[in-house]
Amino acid sequence: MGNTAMNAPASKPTTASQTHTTCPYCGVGCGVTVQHAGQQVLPVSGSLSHPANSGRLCVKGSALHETLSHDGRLVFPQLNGKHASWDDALNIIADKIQQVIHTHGPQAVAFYGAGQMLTEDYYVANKLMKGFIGSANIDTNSRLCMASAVVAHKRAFGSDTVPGCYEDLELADLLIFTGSNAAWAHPVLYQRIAAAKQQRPDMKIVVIDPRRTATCDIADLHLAIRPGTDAVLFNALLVYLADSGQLDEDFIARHTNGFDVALEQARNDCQSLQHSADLMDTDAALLLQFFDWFARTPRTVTLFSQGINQSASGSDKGNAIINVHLATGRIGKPGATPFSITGQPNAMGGREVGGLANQLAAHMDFSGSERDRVRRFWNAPKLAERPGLKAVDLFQACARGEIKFLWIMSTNPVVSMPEADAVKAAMAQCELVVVSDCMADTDTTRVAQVLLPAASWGEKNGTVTNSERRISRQRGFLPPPGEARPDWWAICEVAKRLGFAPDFAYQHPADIFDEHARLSAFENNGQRDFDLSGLIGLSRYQYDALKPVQWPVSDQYPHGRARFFDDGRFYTDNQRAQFIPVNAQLPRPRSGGDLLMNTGRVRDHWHTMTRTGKAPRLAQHRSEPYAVFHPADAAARRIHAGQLVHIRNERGTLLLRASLSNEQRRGEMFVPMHWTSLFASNARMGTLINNDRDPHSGQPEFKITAVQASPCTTRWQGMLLSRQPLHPLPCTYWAAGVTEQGWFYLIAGDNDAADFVKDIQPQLPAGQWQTLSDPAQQHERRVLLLAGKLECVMMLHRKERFLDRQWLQERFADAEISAADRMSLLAGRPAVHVDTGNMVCSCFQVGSKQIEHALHAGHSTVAALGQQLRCGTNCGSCIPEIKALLQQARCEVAL
Ligand SMILES: Nc1nc2c(c(=O)[nH]1)N[C@H]1C(S)=C(S)[C@@H](COP(=O)(O)OP(=O)(O)OC[C@H]3O[C@@H](n4cnc5c(=O)[nH]c(N)nc54)[C@H](O)[C@@H]3O)O[C@H]1N2
Ligand SMILES: Nc1nc2c(c(=O)[nH]1)N[C@H]1C(S)=C(S)[C@@H](COP(=O)(O)OP(=O)(O)OC[C@H]3O[C@@H](n4cnc5c(=O)[nH]c(N)nc54)[C@H](O)[C@@H]3O)O[C@H]1N2
Ligand code: SF4
Ligand SMILES: [Mo]
Repeated sequence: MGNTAMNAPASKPTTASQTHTTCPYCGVGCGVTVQHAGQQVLPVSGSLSHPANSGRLCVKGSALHETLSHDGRLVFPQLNGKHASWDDALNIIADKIQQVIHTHGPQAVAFYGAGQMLTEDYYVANKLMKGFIGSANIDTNSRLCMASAVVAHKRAFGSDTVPGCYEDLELADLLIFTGSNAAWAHPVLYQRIAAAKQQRPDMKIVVIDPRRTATCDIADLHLAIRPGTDAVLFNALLVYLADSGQLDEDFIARHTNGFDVALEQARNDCQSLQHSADLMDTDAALLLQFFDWFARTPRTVTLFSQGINQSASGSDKGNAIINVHLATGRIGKPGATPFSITGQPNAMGGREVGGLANQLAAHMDFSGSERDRVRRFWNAPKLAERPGLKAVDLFQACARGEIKFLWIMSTNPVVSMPEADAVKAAMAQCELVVVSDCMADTDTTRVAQVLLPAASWGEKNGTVTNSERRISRQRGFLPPPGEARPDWWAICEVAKRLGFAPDFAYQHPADIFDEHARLSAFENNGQRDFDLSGLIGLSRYQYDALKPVQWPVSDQYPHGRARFFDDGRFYTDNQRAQFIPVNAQLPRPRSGGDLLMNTGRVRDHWHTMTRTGKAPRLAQHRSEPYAVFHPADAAARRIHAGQLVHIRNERGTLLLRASLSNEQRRGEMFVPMHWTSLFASNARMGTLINNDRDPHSGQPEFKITAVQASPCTTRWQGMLLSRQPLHPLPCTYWAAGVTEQGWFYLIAGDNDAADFVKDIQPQLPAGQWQTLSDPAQQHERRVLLLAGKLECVMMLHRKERFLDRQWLQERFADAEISAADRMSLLAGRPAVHVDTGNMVCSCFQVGSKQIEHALHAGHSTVAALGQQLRCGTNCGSCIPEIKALLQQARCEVAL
């Protein structure tokens, strides 16, 4: 267990060298056990006792100890790029807030936070803004992530309640993933589901996703629907259930309102099964198969994520899903529930504290009595009277000059917001922008005047709540570097300078958690779902020792509650669930290009890469920003696999590596969201996304953007390896990744290759150069040795050539390059060369070619390959890809 004081090292470790904490990445919320010897952190492992993962970790979780270096950290406050004292920085912030309130009113002040803040950080940020500054202009990146699901829940249940739990996903006889690539985005939960299916092969899995993803690996059926048509599908399903007599009439009559209107609306949209299939551009027979399974399977779970939420009609899609569950009474029962999975580690905690601009704390909102209750509890006469600006509106208000002061915490909007360049320009219109971050250089810190250094994962204490409402402790085990401080501390210090000292006099996150629990219980009497009355008054020691627990924790549920609505009681005025009539609109036609760009996640990276970008093993699986095309779309544009491509629309241009796949529908392409200006020349995809958003939730439509694609030819392409970081590089295209001993760069240029080499050489130390040059061919190879060690390698050619990076990268570890290897360096490969292929297993660094060789040698199951090569035997995140190689080999044999 962790700190009791802000900066102190662990005071009460579980053993002399062990801390139990929670993974800072996805909403699965896995328990992580950290072994450490003093300041040295050993490889992490999954906590056996944590109910979310029972010892498992995915590849990102397993690499956590590789992300703890202080490289690039923001270690002291900065004012216009210069070191400032905390006192000066906090005074400047407080003075500015006061001046802005005085001159323009509280509505000219805004905060923008994230579902990665700990509950305690989030609570005080929300309390300061809504309670004491007196405006509700605090929104969060959860607007980009969960806001549509929140609206759907509140409309249907009267509360933002996730009804089910992880066990339901294992108990289901039919599990539907819609708009979720859980194999990559929620890997440990996906593995739990895969294990359940292995035990009960009759369990059916359906994936609804325009792309064929790694999640389809365990699917019995994949419906590759036209993007944005999920509401058509679930409306058609409602009609099918009604017409085939598969409704739970009793549940509908006793526990719901509005069924007839919702069914009538669905009927209007669904003239026939074939008509719906045509709207979805899918096969009517497959659709019927899915409807039939659904109708016949009481234990059904529908898990939904960003393919549903990030849509201009995301709230309606969420309700179309909930409607079919209510119509069949499949809610609140083991193995039967709609399940909105959360993305960030504390997306759920953010909802608890009211991080969204249209909520108040503890699942209360701006209705008269609830507002009054929060006002009395906080003793906050100036409590905001009305909801504040939602993320997109908030930045638009900045652009109009209406927001004078903006404080961004724990998020990187210059990458992750739609119209990201407009967001950047909008920030420049504010009089003062403050950014709290752990990293000194991000696309967003570059636009701020004041930077506050935040303590990071492993250095701070607090709680997070995962997708099944389970609260877990994050415990610190390292001191923060330099002057970095936890976010709650910085917020409270500003509050004190604004004159609110008595209301922000917390000494420790435990004090904040206690107030949070008290507010949840205040005048609750069972009226609000979120109730932590059973966690009030914890001592510091009890808070430190808190075991993972699902809320509510109350007299009635002292050990938490796995399922809501098992009693048929909802949180609406009449305690009945509400059907929402859904007018299944198709996405509006787009101008700006003839391809629809879909964006999302890759397996080994987290968002804007500020943390995963530090782990060498996570840089191997996907080493460059890329765009996936259907082969026919690529051919029509003369794009070939591995070539650089321009993706553009009226808002901007990206330069990415093309990849071709039949898993992509025609007319659509996919771009990962992760690469930023820090990691690539031109891959900040938020610049292209338009501002379309859901009218109820304000959540942007990240999954559909019209773009054009064209090949980009450069005079040369190549690779650069260096012990020292050299980016940004002076060439048309570069993408950077970290290695064990330095950096790799994939590069391309329009100048002479020899000129590029000349530009780079002055940045490198003096040493012994090996050279191979053919200027007419743009062929330049250079190797730099320094005191017998490898310092830099450049390999430039006229056409892209994918040399085996691995062997050269490994040579950087050699204390002295051997005579034999010296001869081979310019060739880029050893005399006897084994190409390992694309990285598949990041944990054991096993490439596709190694797996293919083992397959040909007769190791033809995942288990046999694991025994032979160890691939897939640690975190298991790569198993879908290993299976794809197996499948491919079987097809080749069949041919
Ligand atoms: N490795 C990794 N894991 C992560 C994260 C990360 O950055 N990296 N981020 C975390 C966060 S914050 C989040 S929110 C989650 C997101 O987790 P997911 O939502 O699972 O991830 P995405 O890749 O954004 O999108 C999911 C899928 O939606 C599909 N889709 C697009 N349009 C439609 C549509 O109209 N209908 C349907 N049915 N599907 C559609 C996409 O093709 C994509 O495969 O992941 C979390 N986990
Ligand atoms: N096109 C497209 N855009 C998307 C999405 C998509 O699917 N497609 N998904 C959206 C979704 S679901 C999400 S959740 C967002 C995510 O997007 P962001 O929230 O912008 O991405 P992160 O990289 O997680 O940013 C977190 C920042 O906080 C910093 N940080 C880490 N820990 C701490 C801490 O303890 N304190 C402080 N103060 N800072 C810290 C990190 O260094 C980093 O700079 O992106 C959204 N944008
Ligand atoms: S699934 Fe992976 S990223 Fe998500 S919480 Fe678990 S270890 Fe962390
Ligand atoms: Mo998210």
